Amino acid sequence: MKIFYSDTHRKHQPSFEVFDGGKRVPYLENADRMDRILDALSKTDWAELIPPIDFGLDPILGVHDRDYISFLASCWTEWLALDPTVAASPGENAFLPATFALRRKPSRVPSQLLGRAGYYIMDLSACIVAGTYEAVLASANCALSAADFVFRNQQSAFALCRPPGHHAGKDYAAGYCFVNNSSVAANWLSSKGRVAILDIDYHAGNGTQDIFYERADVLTISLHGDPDFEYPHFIGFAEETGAGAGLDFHRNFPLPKATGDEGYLSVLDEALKLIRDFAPNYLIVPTGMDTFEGDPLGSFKVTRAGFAEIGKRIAALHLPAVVVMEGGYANAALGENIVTLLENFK
Ligand code: SP5
Ligand code: ZN
Repeated sequence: MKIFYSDTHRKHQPSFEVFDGGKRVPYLENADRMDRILDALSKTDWAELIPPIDFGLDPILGVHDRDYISFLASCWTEWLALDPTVAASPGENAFLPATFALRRKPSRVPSQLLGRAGYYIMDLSACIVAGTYEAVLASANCALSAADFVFRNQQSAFALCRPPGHHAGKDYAAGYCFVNNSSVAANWLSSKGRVAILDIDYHAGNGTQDIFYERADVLTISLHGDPDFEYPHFIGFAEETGAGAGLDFHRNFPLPKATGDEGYLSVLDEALKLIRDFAPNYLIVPTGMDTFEGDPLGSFKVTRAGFAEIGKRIAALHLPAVVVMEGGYANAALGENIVTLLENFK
């Protein structure tokens, strides 16, 4: 199986994020996650690592606002100019806004850095450092390169993306995500055929929902911890089913705390039925392993045997699939978990 991966993610290493209650904690979405996955993949006899091709900005601008992407590109330079003392310890001074554009109505985009940051960043886990933009572009190129391979060969591939993407909306960063890798790949593939996105990260794919909400040509489905108790809190509810031309082409499956294999699989079957009815040509699977029992950010109890069955049932759609890495923070189990799921797609 082709695994599209770039080491450039190592340029994105904020030292902290801010948890609920304002607690500053070590950044959970860390480079060690990739090392664990690379290690597990290297022990298989089927994983073939391939560096991504550079697709340029056009496919990214197909789903994101140009001004938002420009903000990501210049944020760190502007931050250094605003506070030159940042340079002494850049990791500790990873950039985050302290003022947020609540609901953004009226929606004037501020001209200066602190205002633009509050406008374009949704929460305190999308920290920006000097190498963030470069890492973000490499991550999107992994998803695009995997999509290109899947299109040309009509067989599945894995985009080992870091930073992840599914919380990033048209014009905002959120939850460790800056560019929505899965959505960029899905939009690129949508010019070649019908596309369905099945998001199995523990958290609601709010960014993907935002991007495709009014589109009927890409079916988007997300299974996740109920936003009534879980991040991202404001989006991902069952009654949100699309709008305009996209009405009925988005579905959320919010699930309760402690959801285990059995509960998860029965809802997955419902989602798979919707995908079969839609009859897509391609499948994108934003894949988080944070549904795992014991994940520090999750509350589900999906087991490794559960991942084997989840992979088996999704692969049984017999669609060329781009599996895209999203979350998963139980690092010690992460490599084996993703390998267990991927084995079904080789
Ligand atoms: C890609 C992805 O999985 N992003 C998730 C970002 C979640 N950020 C949540 C921050 C709130 C943390 N709550 C901590 C609860 C610890 N038990
Ligand atoms: Zn997640």
